[in-house]
Amino acid sequence: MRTDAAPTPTRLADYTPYNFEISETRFDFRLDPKATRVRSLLKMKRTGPGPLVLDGEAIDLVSVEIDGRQLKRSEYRLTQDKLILEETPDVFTLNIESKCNPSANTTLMGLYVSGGRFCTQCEAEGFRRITYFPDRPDVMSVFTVLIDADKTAYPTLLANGNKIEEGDIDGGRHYAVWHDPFLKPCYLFALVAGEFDLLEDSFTTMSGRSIPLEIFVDPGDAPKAAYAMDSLIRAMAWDERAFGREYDLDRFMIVAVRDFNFGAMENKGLNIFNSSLLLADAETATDMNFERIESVVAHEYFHNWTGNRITCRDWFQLCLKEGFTVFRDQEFSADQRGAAVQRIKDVRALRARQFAEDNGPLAHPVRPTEYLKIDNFYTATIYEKGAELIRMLKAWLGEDMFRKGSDIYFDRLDGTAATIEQFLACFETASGEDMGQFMRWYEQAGTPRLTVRRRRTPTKPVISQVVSFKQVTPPTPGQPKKAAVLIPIRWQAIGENGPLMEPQLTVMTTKSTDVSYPRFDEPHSISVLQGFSAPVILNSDATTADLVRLMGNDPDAFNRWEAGQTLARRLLVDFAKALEAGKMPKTNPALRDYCKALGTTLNDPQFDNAFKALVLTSPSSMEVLMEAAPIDPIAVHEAGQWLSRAVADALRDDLLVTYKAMRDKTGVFSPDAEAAGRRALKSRCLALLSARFDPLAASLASNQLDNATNMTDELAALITLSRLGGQRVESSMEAFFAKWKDQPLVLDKWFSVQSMRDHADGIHAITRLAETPSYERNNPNRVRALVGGFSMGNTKLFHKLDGSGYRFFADQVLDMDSRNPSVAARLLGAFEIWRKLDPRRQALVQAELDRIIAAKPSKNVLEIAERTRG
Ligand code: 0A1
Ligand code: ZN
Repeated sequence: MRTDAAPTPTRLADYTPYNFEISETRFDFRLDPKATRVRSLLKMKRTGPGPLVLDGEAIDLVSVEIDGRQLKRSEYRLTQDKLILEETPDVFTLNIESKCNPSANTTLMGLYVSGGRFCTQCEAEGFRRITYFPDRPDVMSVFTVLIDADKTAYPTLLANGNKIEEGDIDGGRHYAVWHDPFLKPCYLFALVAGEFDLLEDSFTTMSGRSIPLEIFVDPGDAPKAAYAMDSLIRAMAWDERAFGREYDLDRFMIVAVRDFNFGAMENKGLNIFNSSLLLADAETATDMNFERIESVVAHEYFHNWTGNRITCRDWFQLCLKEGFTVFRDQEFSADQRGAAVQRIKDVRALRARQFAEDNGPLAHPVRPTEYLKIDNFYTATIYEKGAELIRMLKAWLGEDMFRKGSDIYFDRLDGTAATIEQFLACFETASGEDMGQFMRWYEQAGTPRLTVRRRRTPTKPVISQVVSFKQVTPPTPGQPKKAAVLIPIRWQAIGENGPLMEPQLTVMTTKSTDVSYPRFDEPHSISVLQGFSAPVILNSDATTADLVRLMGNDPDAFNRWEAGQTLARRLLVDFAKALEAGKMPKTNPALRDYCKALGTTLNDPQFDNAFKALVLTSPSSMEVLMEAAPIDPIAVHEAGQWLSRAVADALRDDLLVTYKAMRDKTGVFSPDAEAAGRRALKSRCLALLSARFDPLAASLASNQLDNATNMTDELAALITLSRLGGQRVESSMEAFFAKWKDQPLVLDKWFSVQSMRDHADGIHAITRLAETPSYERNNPNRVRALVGGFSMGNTKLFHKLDGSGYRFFADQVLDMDSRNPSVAARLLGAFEIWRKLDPRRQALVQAELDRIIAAKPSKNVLEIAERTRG
């Protein structure tokens, strides 16, 4: 898909409502892998002036009829992506027949074939690859779908809603008719046909309706869907409790497919999942996989209300459904797995991905104002920062007011395609608060910096002391000036034996504010942004002594963890700068204090294991890179290794004792939070011990690999061995491959471990991987494992100064772009940090970006490459 003329962006300011309503939609699919015929019948009513414009891409038009009369070729216009009827009656029936070729569809948008099964992906603008239709979220209709297919090859025929009819047809074919009574836009349409195994269960809703739950998977995979089913049932119950939301259709279905561009899709009543986010068992999936499955199953289910019952007016409002739904899935996971641990994981991910995006060339507001390809805006900013905004809304208004606002939202906007303004108006009605300033969070890109300063030596007599807060949001592309945003700041004074006051909530609305608190004579520290109450970068004057005190005494578990992270971040930045200058990092008192405090946490029985594992994990390289930029990324990577080594040297015995204590004694695998926490702490201890490069870690890892009875332990051991290098690595990698070569999801793990290794022959090893027969260039999971793993996880080879890593990566992006532009553009996101790198690497990346642009890539890749290039 090459583009010549400069493509024109779509702008929020240009939004106009569609000029027709479609009261009823009927589709008739005659499935054939090479030539699927689609007939549509649309009951149209004009609501505004102008021609009827329908979207259509990469499909063949066969005929158009109005009220039963076939139109002559001169009566309509057909462009590359539109079907235009200049004149139509005000009320009429439109019949269209078109053809598409699902087996040739490598974009995985629209109707395509995966593993011999038909499936669809229509969000955001994929429906236009199925047939001509107004492919925009504010055109909603009631859909009835007939599917006709060969009965032997495609015994299961599914679409949205409820099945109302089925039967056999001559010639070995059969059909099914599905009806979805709820209004929906075409991006929520889904169709699936093929041979599946089925896992069944049911859920009784709060009003007593029994809903059959069905998960369709490749033959043989049904047992691996059990955890997803269990998660679904818990999610359904949770949404009733937490938001009063009941399921509405007569059945709920999920289908797993192996070739899928993203994680999963919330099609009404028929969710379609990337199999990597649905299938799991102890032997083949890690605890992280189980955790992700639980959260994504919930996420897609929660979309039934936040996304489907209330959808988006236009794609600029994407955060309306995504931000709210991510918030809901995070809250669900917090309830299932522990609030503090969940919050820490969410914030780690936010900092590594969203903060990187918000502080680089791809920064954009949570509600963007223009795009070339909307697929490029399924970003961490829209999802994760979007969720943070909802969390702040709740922190600011309080739990009860927040629930009242969300009840009003579901009530007032049900069945509509809504905007962020309409969403916030519901909370305004509930609380009486003005939402004007809060709206800035949706309009301004960039991460605000919040500076906190404490007046430490007040002159006597004093009755109170003061903390000062200042906020600044740095300029981002296209937005040089920023206004103050509303920041809810939770804070508390903490003494040697715990808190000295109740937690406070300061709602900051101006650029700076001073807050006073009672005078305490005993030494104390201020715990700021408890629970990470706002998505900002905190610049605090806390001393090492303050941070150590908070690590030990803050009643807010998030900030206990955060204090350790702040200490570690400061150390890592110093180490990285020293290493870049060719010097050895020095041990210093802060490092000793940090290690000591880690030891205290590690040995404190009141903390759970998952929390300890997170405390023992230092900030990501991305965080350090952002703070120390511009810098040599390999120095940042090595700084991390130095710090791990220092911690391991200081705590060797404790780590070893803990490693042994965390070993499973029951022999029965459970994916629950408690068991997963034990395994996480064990893996963390092993990883730290391996930083000392002594024989102990190698032998622990070898034993663990030989005796593992679950993938979490097996993979952790393999990764440790691969970092340690040495003889066992090659044979272990080969054995792992031989053991798992028939399990695609495990083979993806093998590819990703291989892609992150510091191979002796450098990029050649990576190139060889891309040439092995088991590398599937069309499968997004496999490509992400190799190319994504390499660019995001192989610091040494990706950033090698001879430019070989960047060149290989750019070649892979262009190669993928020729088949799947949306996945290619997402991969290219790895270059977004280029301005944080040292000048020599900046020049190398710039040259690759220029090469990509010169190659006339797809719109998707062009947009990301040009914006990244700046
Ligand atoms: N709405 C989905 C995300 C999604 C977007 C695009 C897709 O295909 C190109 C697939 C899924 C979600 O939030 O889960
Ligand atoms: Zn979503």
